[in-house]
Amino acid sequence: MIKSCATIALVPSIKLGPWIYWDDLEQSLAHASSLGFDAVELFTASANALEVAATKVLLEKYKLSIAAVGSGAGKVIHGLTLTDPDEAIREKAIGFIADMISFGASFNAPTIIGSMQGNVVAGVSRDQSMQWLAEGLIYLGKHASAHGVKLIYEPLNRYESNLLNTLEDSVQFLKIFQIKQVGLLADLFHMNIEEADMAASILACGDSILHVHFADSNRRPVGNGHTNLSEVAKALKEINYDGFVSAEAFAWPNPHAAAEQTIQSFKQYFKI
Ligand code: LER
Ligand code: MN
Repeated sequence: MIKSCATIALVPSIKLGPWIYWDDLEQSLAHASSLGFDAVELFTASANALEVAATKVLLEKYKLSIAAVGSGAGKVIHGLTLTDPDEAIREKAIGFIADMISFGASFNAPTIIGSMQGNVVAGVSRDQSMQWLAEGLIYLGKHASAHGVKLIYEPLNRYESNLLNTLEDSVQFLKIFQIKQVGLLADLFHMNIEEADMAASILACGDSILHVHFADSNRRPVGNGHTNLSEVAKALKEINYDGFVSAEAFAWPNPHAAAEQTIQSFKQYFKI
């Protein structure tokens, strides 16, 4: 069964990013719960930004689970990536994500590697960058498995990363480097930019898709852009996707309206 999810970012410096909620944790949980969301995806400044026991009490109170935790703050706040030419920075990046994996595992939630993957930067060959990315993912995939959770790699659009931009290139990369403990995130906003045919890509890479970021072509909540969601939803049902469609979309025009639009679209495409 496909489940609904809304993102909550708890990092004030990036509150204008693509998150449905970006203010108080409890108020966000209360609102998501009142609309009937199944889960939330958390974006925190670090692995110890939230107290685990207290967070579990809130999740229980509002009958929500955590679908996934994002690791992007490692890049946004600390400038860490898995492909930085400086070995000490790559090691810190791996440490930051490993801690996020342990944090997520307290809630049985997988961790997402999006912007922490980095880029092929000037002075470094593409082969070298891919090697570093593979080494990081292999190590972190084992760490996730040891904690009983999945690790999710997210191909980003070309304006955010020059490493891997499509689901198919990502599947090939995981195969070539024999990275077995990592699955993929299908972010509908990035896919709208990079994929020739979003539904066809989902059908071709279905076995690898562990999580979906649910946003329209302009990254507003689904229903505010021109992505053909009927085809996307049909493809997700055809691959028997049973994970979350998690609204990583701008809080447009405001968090509450964005959450309401998202749950309405979720029902429209996945509850019929
Ligand atoms: C992260 O999930 C993502 O999609 C990136 O665009 C960072 O915002
Ligand atoms: Mn995303």
